[in-house]
Amino acid sequence: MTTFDPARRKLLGRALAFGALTMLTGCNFDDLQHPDLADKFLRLMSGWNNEVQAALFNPHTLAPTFKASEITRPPRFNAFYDITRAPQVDLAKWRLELGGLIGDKRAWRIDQLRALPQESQITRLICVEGWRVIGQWSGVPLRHFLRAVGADTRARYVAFKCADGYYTSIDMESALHPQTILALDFLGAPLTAPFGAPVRLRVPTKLGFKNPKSIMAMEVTNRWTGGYWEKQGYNWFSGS
Ligand SMILES: Nc1nc2c(c(=O)[nH]1)N[C@H]1C(S)=C(S)[C@@H](COP(=O)(O)O)O[C@H]1N2
Ligand SMILES: [Mo]
Repeated sequence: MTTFDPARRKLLGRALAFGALTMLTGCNFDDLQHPDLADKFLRLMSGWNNEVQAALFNPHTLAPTFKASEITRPPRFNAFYDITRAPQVDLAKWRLELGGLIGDKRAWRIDQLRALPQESQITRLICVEGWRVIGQWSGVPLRHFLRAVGADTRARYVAFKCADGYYTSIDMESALHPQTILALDFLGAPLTAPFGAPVRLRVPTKLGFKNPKSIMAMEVTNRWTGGYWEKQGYNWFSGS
């Protein structure tokens, strides 16, 4: 966070105070006699947290970038299944399906995506499991793509569906962030199946699980669609 306006500062103050409160009250969560109540409380906090994070999130703040020498080798795979079960997408048949508040909903082939201007980034992917890797991804900035297809950028969310059944969604501000890209390449070569072929989202301002791999469909919407891990309690906004 580089800039703070007074409203943000006030919210941050409240967030910190609330954090302290939950630290005090949260220490006995494990042996609470009403786990469903604890669950409800956590959900409530998480919802409130989305609002606070969105307010604190400066759309112009950039995620850190790194030198080529800092790239993690080999990269680290993660998904809700083992690497051997990663989906194999047939490139010839693959299309990026578009839905929702988009002017031109024609599906995109991979060569059409490759014909758009590409940008490269060396950024960090942080997984909630407690590890981080630095990688080089290149592809089409999502904001350029959204403009190219005539998306309504006043909508609240951009939602993604993947070849393995995974799904997630992000707020429009993050979708329009200059570092948010539809990545096609990793280390200068097309993404491999486990790492999200043929297209994955790279949003370095968010945690790993907000970076869907092997995307099949994208929807611009005002409807809340949540996500795979979000449904299991992870915070939806998950800035990093
Ligand atoms: N399609 C799909 N995308 C996914 C996942 C998944 O299980 N399926 N896991 C997410 C999680 S939890 C992380 S940390 C990153 C891991 O990306 P990587 O394998 O490139 O490190 O992918 C995210 N995107
Ligand atoms: Mo993750």
